[in-house]
Amino acid sequence: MFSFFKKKPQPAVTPPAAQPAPPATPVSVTPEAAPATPSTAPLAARSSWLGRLKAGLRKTSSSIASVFTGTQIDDALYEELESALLMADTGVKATQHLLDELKRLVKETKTTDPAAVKGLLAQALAELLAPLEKPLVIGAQADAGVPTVIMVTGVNGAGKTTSIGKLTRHLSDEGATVLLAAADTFRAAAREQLGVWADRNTVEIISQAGGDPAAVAFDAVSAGKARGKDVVLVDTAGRLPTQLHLMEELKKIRRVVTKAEPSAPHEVLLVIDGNTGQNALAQVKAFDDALQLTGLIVTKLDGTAKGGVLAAIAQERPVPVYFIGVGEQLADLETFSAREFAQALLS
Ligand SMILES: Nc1nc2c(ncn2[C@@H]2O[C@H](COP(=O)(O)OP(=O)(O)OP(=O)(O)O)[C@@H](O)[C@H]2O)c(=O)[nH]1
Ligand SMILES: [Mg+2]
Repeated sequence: MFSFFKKKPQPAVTPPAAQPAPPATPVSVTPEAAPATPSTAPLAARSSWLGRLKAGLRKTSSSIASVFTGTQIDDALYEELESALLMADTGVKATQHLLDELKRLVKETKTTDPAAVKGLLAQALAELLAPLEKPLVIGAQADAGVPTVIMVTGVNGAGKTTSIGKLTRHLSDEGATVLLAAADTFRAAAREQLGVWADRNTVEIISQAGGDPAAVAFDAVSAGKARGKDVVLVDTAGRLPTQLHLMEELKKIRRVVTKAEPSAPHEVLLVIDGNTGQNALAQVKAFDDALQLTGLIVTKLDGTAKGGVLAAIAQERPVPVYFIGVGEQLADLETFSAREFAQALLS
């Protein structure tokens, strides 16, 4: 599912005073389904995953497909397409961009068949989404004995903890050592939930009953360094960008992580629920302004998500999409491919 460069195995138990991890090759989690990058995933697994994505986006794809069933390419077709794209949460700016680009492509290719216009739209959408395709690189600081510190943020229930569980599984499968930080100290249940993922993945977890989330994050980064871990994943409590004191708390966690390790956090991820619609763009802007995001995870694309919001993000705040979630199981996390996504949305 992901392509990694394997790392040397770490000692099973490392006391805090242990030597830092041996120098290691950076591990790159790459979007493997892009046309130029051969997939390492078994074809069957890949196609079943794509099937779930297509099923999730079916409502949007069938409403867009109905636009192209006529016999001519005229203003009515473009107007219908505009409505379908807006309905799919694409937003005004990205919709306008796609329509302009589509008209240009139709003219350039002298296309006259409406059915062929759909293929041109897929091309325009894939090009718009392409800047969102970027690999998550793990281990760039490994030579200095520093783990890759990943802070995970988002609104309540977006899928942060579940995505951390899935990501841990994939990182561990590929030989990377992971330490989890339960910096969601609001609810005992949140700690327990992350603990379950830690047990399932047999990785260590730093948690604290109650207390300050920044302190947990600090302890985890320090422990990650002392124990020679490859990755420290910091789970945080859900919050709305309008809850200003909670956004301040996130900024504090970020600052305190930097105190524990000056080069950290190496990644600040926002998890967004694919069903959130246009509000997802507002979330990206608000969390990015507060925390300087490095990447997104878009979850629940197996449900009733409309999908167009990724085009809005690409148009207005292109933060890379490292992964998309298509279910609640450990394996249901995939790297993002602009081309596959455009095809799923327009299949
Ligand atoms: N169908 C589906 N469900 C998902 C996906 N990702 C997460 N979920 C579900 O969404 C719900 C919330 O997930 P959590 O991981 O607890 O979300 P969270 O962001 O950590 O929530 P808080 O910590 O309460 O803010 C759970 O029921 C998950 O199983 C996904 O990709 N697809
Ligand atoms: Mg959570």
